[in-house]
Amino acid sequence: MHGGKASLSPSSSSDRRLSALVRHLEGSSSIVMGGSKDPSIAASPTSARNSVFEHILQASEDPILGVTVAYNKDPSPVKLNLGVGAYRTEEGKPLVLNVVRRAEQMLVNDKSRVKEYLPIVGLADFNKLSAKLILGADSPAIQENRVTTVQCLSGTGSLKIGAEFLYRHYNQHTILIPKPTWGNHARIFALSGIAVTSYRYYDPATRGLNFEGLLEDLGSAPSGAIVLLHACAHNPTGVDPTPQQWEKIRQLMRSKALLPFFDSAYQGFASGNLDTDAHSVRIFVADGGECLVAQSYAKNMGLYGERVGALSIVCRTPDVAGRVESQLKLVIRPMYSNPPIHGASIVARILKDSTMYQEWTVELKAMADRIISMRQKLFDALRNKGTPGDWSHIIKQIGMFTFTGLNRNQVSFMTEEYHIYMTSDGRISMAGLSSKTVPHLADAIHAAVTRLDDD
Ligand code: PLA
Repeated sequence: MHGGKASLSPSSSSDRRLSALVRHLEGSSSIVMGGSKDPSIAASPTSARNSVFEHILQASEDPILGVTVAYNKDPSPVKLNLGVGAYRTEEGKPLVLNVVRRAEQMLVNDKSRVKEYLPIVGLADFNKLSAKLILGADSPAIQENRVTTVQCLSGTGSLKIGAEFLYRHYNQHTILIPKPTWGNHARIFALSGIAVTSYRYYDPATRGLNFEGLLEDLGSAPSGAIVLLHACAHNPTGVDPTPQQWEKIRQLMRSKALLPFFDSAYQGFASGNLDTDAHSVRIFVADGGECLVAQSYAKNMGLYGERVGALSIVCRTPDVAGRVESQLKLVIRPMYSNPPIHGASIVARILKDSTMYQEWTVELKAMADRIISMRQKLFDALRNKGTPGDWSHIIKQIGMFTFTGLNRNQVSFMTEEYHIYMTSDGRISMAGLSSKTVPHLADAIHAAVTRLDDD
C-alpha cells in the first residue's frame, strides 16, 4: 500500500492523536504544525513583559484558501482567481440562485419563525430530505429506518464529525485517501486520531484513473480500514471511475470489509443531474452494507458561507442507527452544541417543495453546463494557438476542476506574469472562468509551457 504505516498503540487519546498527526506530517512538508505540538512551548516565559505566545511560529497560508488571500492583495485589473472552487457567472460574479433568494424571502416573511436553538442533530426536515437527496427517494435503507443523518457545518464539518465518531466507535483507525485528494482530507482525519495512508488514484501519464493501482492498494489495505471515496467530480483531478469500475471497487471493498466514507461535495456538478451523480453512493447502499456520507450544499446550492451540510451513516438495522445517532450527539454537543438554523432552513424549503426543487435542478444544470462549456472554450483556445501538448483532458475531466498538468514553476510564472491565481498543483477552477477570461488564461498557459520545462 502506498504511504502505509504500521499503527501504534499509544496510551492516552491525546497521544494517539499526536502520533497520527506526526505520521501524517512525516509525509508532508507543506503543513505547519499547530500550537499544541510546538516543542518550544515549555520555554515560554510568563512575565509582564513577554508574551506567553512569543514562541508561536508564523503559519503558512492554506494551500487553497491562501490563493484567494494572495489574489485579494494583487492590484492588477486583469487578475483572475481560479484557486478556490467557487462558482462565478459569465460576468465573473458570485451567484445566489433565484430559488435560494425566493426561499430566503419566504423565511423572512414567515413571522412565526423564531431563532431558537436547533436540536443537537439539526433540523429534522433538513436531515430527512438530505438523506433522500443522496440515497434516492426509494432507498430501502431510508424506508427501513436504518439511516441516521445529522446536520453539520457544510462538507468539512460533516467529514470532521464522521472522523471523530469513527475514532471513538470504530475499531479500525486507518483511513485510505486517494492520491491526490482535496488538501484538507488528511488533516481532518489525522487530527481526529486516525492514521492516514493513501491509495493510488491518478495516473499523470494518462491523466486518467490508475484503476489497477487503485485496486491493488485497496486489495492490500488492512481488513476493515476506512476508505475515503469522492462520490463524484473528484477534486482535484476531475477523474471519476466509470459505473463498471465503481462496481468492481464495491465488490472488492465489500469482500475485504473496508468501510466506505463518501465525500459528496459536488452532487449535480459533475453531470448536471443529481441522481446520476449519486450513483456511486447508491450502489454501496443497495447491497445492504454500511457506509458514511458527508454532503455539502456549498456548491450545488451556492450556499458556501451558510455552512450547511449533512453526515449520514447507513447502518444494518434501525436499532444500530438509533444508537449511532445517540453517540453522534455526544460528539457534536461539546464541539459546537448545535448547528445554525438559516442555511438548513433554506435547503429544507427547496427540497420539500416540488416546484422549488424543480427550479433548483434547472439552475444547477445551468451552472454545470456553463462549466462544461468553459472546458470546450479553453480546449479550443489552446488548440487554436497550437500550444504544445495534448489538452484533451480539459474536456474529458469532470466537475469543477481541471487538473492541468502544469507544474509548480509554470503556476508561479502564470501568477507572476499574468496575475492568474491557482493552486500550486496546477488545478484550476473552471467555474471561475468566463468567455471573456479564457483567452487570457490560454495566453498564460501557452507562455508557461513554451517557456518553461514541463517537468
Ligand atoms: N470535500 C471536497 C472534495 C471539497 O472539494 C470541498 C471544498 C469540501 C469537501 C468542503 O466544502 P465545504 O466545507 O465548503 O462544504 N473544496 C473547495 C473549497 C471548493 C475548500 O478548499 O475549502 C476547494 O476549492 O477545493
